[in-house]
Amino acid sequence: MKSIYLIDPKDGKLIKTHLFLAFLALAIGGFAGLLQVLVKTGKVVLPFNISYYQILTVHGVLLALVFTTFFIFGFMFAAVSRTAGTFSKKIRLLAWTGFFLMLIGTLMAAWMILLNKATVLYTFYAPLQAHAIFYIGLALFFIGTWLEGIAIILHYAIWKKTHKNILSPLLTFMAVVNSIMWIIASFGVTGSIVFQMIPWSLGWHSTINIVISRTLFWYFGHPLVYFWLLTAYMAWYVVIPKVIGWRLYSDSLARLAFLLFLIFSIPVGFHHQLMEPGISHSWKFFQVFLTFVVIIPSLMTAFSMFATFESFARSKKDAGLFGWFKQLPWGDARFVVPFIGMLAFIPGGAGGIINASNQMNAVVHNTTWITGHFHLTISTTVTLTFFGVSYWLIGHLTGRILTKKLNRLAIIQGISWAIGMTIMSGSMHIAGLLGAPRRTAFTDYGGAAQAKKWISYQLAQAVGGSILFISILLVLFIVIYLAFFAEKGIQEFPVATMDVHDEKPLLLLLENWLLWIGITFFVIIIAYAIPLYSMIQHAPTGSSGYQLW
Ligand code: HAS
Ligand code: CU
Repeated sequence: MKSIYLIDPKDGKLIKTHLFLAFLALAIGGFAGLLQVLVKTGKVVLPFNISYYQILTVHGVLLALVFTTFFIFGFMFAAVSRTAGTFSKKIRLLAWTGFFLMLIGTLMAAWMILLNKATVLYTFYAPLQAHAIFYIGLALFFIGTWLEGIAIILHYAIWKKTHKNILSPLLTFMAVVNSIMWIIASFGVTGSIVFQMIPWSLGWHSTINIVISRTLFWYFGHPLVYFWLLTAYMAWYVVIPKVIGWRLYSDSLARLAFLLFLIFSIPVGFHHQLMEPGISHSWKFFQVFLTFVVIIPSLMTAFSMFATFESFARSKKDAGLFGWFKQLPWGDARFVVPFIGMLAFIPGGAGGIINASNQMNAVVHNTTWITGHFHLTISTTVTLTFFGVSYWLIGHLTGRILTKKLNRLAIIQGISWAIGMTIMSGSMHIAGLLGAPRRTAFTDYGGAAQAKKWISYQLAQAVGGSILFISILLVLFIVIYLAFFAEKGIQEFPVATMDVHDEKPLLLLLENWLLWIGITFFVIIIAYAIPLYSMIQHAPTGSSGYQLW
């Protein structure tokens, strides 16, 4: 009989606590999203004088930062514990310490947002100035994530010590790459918070260098989106092939893709600042070039997924050029929900390539086109993958199974998400092309003719957003049911392996961290050292803080 590996209950507790916070953030952040699309119709006014921007801050912080980070560390702990063995007491203690710092930091930031003292959106762009407690909370949050990332890296190092000259388990390797990338990247934003924002909000410095703060933010902000994406890719490469009953397509291709992400995810932040003054065109051009390089590992991933699906389906029955497609398990939510996410990444990724092209960026930057772009990428591709993972992971941890009924409900959830998002994100893209501004509450610009053109799309956004909210309620129902009420049983944690495992010495190069981290720093220094130096050298007087809400 096939034995099914179960995660140790002590590790399980750590993982479940992370997932609990993630879904709590999803519930509140999702509700804030519903309020936003309603306000944007121009027909709904929020009660108690609550401002659109406060709700937008709640939405962005809770979903983009809190939901994602808690979910990701929860999933990565599960992946590492499942494939490299149970954590030691010390590692678990380190992870819990990180968790509590993250929790305290989140509560401090949330407290200030709720008091309307930090209505600065999730990008907290200077010169908007929040209360110091908001920034201190953010700093604690990041320090907490470092401890969690270090816990993963140390656990891997211990595994390596006892398994010399053997490649580590793929999921563990991926979690390590993602943690290293996260730590290197979040040093940037934490540096800005600690050395710029906190002293400035406490009044120790009366002004702030805006372009440096935004540069340090985007030095982190782009790898942030890949931190989300790589977690989804962990599931795509390793979990999905097993879910459909197949094997890993290529272990070394997956590792190479992840290493390329490590090297090229960070030195590309300028593609978020193309329209900003204070950075020379040539450095923007160089970082755009690197942005196009980092598209390659996503194309490798697309290739790998197509190859997995096709080789699996053809192994069952050769059904012609496209007939194999029918062989995929269309009745299994663990496959269908993330698959919808994959489909969304085709237009989502294409939109990203448009954004990265300078002239096109001039058209779409700061319009709702960008909001449409990231609702396809993070809010569909990544989020649906996370939901698909939750549908087996929660049961795996609580000893309950995804019953037939729950599975059907989960498929309905995925489809309703696809419908809601097609309407909402589609309207955002079109309205953006018509000039509708992003990060802006409802406005008709005094009845201007141009504004009239996009108002109907904002009504459509509300329709799509309301469907999405219903879909979130479905997710919450399924997740709660899986945690507490579903039928008892063993739900597998699917991990695909190769038929024949390559163990050529050359492949061990893939785990030569000195080499990969060295190259990563080298590229970062080339892309950032000179522009940062000139930002410091030609620093303007700096700006005082504004509370425009
Ligand atoms: Fe982006 C702005 C460029 C990917 C998220 N992006 C954002 C913001 C967010 C975000 C949140 O260059 C807004 C930030 C803010 O608040 O201001 N983005 C890109 C590029 C990519 C990209 C070049 N973005 C993402 C991902 C995100 C994300 C992933 C979240 C997870 N983005 C930009 C730029 C801006 C930007 C500019 C700034 C805009 C501005 O002006 O402010 C690339 O990584 C995309 C590469 C992806 C592909 C797609 C590969 C397809 C795959 C699916 C295969 C499908 C299968 C299904 C297998 C080339 C892997 C099988 C199907 C069958 C039919 C069988
Ligand atoms: Cu980016």
